[in-house]
Amino acid sequence: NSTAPATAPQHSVEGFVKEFLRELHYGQGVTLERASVNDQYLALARTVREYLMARWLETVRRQRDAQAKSVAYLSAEYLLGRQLDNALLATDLSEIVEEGLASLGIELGTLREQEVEPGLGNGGLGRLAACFIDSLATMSVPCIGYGIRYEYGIFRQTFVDGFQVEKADSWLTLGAPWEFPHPEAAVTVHFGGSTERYTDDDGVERSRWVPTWDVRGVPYNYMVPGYQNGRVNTLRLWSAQATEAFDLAIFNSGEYVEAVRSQTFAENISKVLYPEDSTPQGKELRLQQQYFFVACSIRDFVENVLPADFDLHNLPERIIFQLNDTHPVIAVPELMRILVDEKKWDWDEAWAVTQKCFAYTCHTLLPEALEVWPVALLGKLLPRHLEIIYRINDDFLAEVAQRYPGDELRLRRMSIIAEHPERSVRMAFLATIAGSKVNGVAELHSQLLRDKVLPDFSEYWPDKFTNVTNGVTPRRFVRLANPALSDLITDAIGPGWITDLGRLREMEPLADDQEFREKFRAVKAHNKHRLSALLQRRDGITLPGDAMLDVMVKRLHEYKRQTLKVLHIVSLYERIVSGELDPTTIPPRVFAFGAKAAPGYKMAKQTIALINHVGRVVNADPRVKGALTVVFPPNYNVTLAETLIPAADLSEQISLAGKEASGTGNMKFALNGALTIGTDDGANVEIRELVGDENFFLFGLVEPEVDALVTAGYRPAEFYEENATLRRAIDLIASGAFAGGDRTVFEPIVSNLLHEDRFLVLADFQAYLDAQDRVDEAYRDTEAWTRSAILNVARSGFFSSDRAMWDYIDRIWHSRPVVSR
Ligand code: 26M
Repeated sequence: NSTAPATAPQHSVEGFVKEFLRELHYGQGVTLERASVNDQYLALARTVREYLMARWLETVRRQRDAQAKSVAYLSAEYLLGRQLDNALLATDLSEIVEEGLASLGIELGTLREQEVEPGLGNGGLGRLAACFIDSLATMSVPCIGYGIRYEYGIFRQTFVDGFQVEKADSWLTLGAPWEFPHPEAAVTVHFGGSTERYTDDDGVERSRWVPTWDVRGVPYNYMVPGYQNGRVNTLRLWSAQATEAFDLAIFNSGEYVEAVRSQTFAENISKVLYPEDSTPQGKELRLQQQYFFVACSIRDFVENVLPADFDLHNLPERIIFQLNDTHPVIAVPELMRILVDEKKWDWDEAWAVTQKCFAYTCHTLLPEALEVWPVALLGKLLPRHLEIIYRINDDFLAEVAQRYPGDELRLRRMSIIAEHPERSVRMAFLATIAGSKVNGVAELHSQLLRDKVLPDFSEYWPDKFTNVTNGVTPRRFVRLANPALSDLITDAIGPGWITDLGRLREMEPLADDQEFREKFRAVKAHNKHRLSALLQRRDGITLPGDAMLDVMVKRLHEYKRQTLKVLHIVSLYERIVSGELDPTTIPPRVFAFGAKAAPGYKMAKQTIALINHVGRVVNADPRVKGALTVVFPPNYNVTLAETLIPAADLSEQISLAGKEASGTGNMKFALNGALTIGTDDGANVEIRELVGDENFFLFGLVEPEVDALVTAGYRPAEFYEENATLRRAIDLIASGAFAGGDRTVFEPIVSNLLHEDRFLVLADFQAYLDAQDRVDEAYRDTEAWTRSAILNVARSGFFSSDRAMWDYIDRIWHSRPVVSR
């Protein structure tokens, strides 16, 4: 039939080579002899996406026909990582491509390295979104991911004298072969102006928005291939452009330069990802970004995804908008505005539908990370939305007042509008009131969310609150990142684990198999060599031959306590140098760090410098040579994670109890056979329960103890006074020993530790050192360590994002997957 999409190129070496050369010649316009590596990479990417195209078109068609409920995942961030390998895996083309390219004298590995990863996210939250859309595609669940096509993603980190210096991430400059721009499908988004009252044709008093400026949102589609299941979902990212109407008016006034400037103004909206990942700054551009992508996405779904004659009263049967944190929460008043102002529905009718269309995931517990927008700012940019928020709040508070007559304090606590320090909108409250469900991202986090962050709301709506523990995609973080381990697992239990990770349990008995343990160790050794080669090539870093690899990779934040790890290293160093500790009695260790600091976060940037400076001194000191090595490759990102994590022996998950919502790196390490040293925090709790206490190094205060200590008045200096080991480590830093004798460089860190220490580093120091002693002890027994590592892998199948998606379907979305024919 003539509407059927073209068939994919032949799944063979000849079929591939033919298509690849065609892309090189007619797509890139170069001959093989003259083609640069980038030409070859672009041609390869376009060839691979041709294999996916027929599946994509078919998926979209089938989804339309089935009229199934879809998930619209609304996220300001997607930290995707490189696309090529994932596409090759999804299409099962790796071997064909490798062989085909080799026949042309090209190495696949060289082309892989050419890809600049799309780093359109900060850390955990953005990477989680990427894992989720991977899982939904693999499970054949209809999903559209909506977000922003930032022209510049997370900054590229460099070090100058050990201090972080940010460089722009121009990920698009060498070509963007994975995206499909659709300028013809652009939508217009309005901003500014005011509202006015009017009486409609039926004599009803209404409010309407009279905006003053607008921008166009151009959708860029990206394929989200399921794993070898013939399905390809869509990620739709919006790019901001100036509208003709806008600059035409200015052109006509003769203000040419003004007109061009206004274009820049509009395009600024999708220019750059905000690199903060926990302290929202209340910047106007950030609110513009949020409303921009959310307004585009709702319009797109209602007008382009749904059939033309669709009755919006049935919207909840066709869509659930999942809010990835509060960043897209402005979608709630936007949908209300569409239904009430544009479709002329009654308020109550519109509210009933809206409430069923949203669900909210919270990703934090830190009070300073909860987004609030000053009323003045919101009213200036989105006056009608502010009005709608006020009305939602009034109706809600009237309801609460009925349930709790006379409880003024409660009303003030639960109001969407905060009055201090300035009048502002609490986005988490709006999301909670509007959403059909609210979830935290690990059991402990969800519990604390109910008890500490939103207690009044969880009392009011006990059934609204639920938990879905995070997960990670086994395709990228095991199968692709760790091919050696994947082969070992598949040899042992078959390939079913890749889409059914619980089956890793079948490996459990092999932990007691001496031969299997040897093979498992060979895999680790292989991965360490691979890492060593990469770091040598990438950064000129040389790793010692045989050492325990102890890794802490995550955003730099005080609550994550990289400083605690530094104190451990400094303490070991000091004890060796002072003669207290014989370095030959401890297993040699490499301490690896990876972390970006928000550019404006002073303490975080200081900590980066401290790690680098400690590393410089330790690595150069012959007295600890071989025993202690510190490495800190710059620009930790998804690509580096994929080589670093599979090589790790020890995973550092040492946040202060009650502060890390979940963590997802912790899951990736366990699945790749590292043992965890960790606090009773986030998903660590569940990891430990599953892998068993004897295969996990637990230390530190538990959340109620933290709470009690802080309430009683925490005085860090007392720990310093009473613990000689701690004192010697801190004194060494204070002495300037890591700053060429300059005592001022790290003075802010030292005095913060002694006099403030918000995250109780000193209180947990001794417990951490003791746990590290247990690590050394355990590592000496190679067979027992390997056994524990294997059990970590075998018992971590729960942390697949596939399972997380089933939980969302079950507890929140109530959608059914469209199963492939
Ligand atoms: C806000 C305003 C302005 C600029 C940036 C932001 C912002 C961006 C990202 C705020 C928070 C952001 O992310 C928070 C985050 O990444 N949370 C992490 O979410 C992970 C996935 O659920 C959890 O595993 C981590 O524990 C949690 O810290």
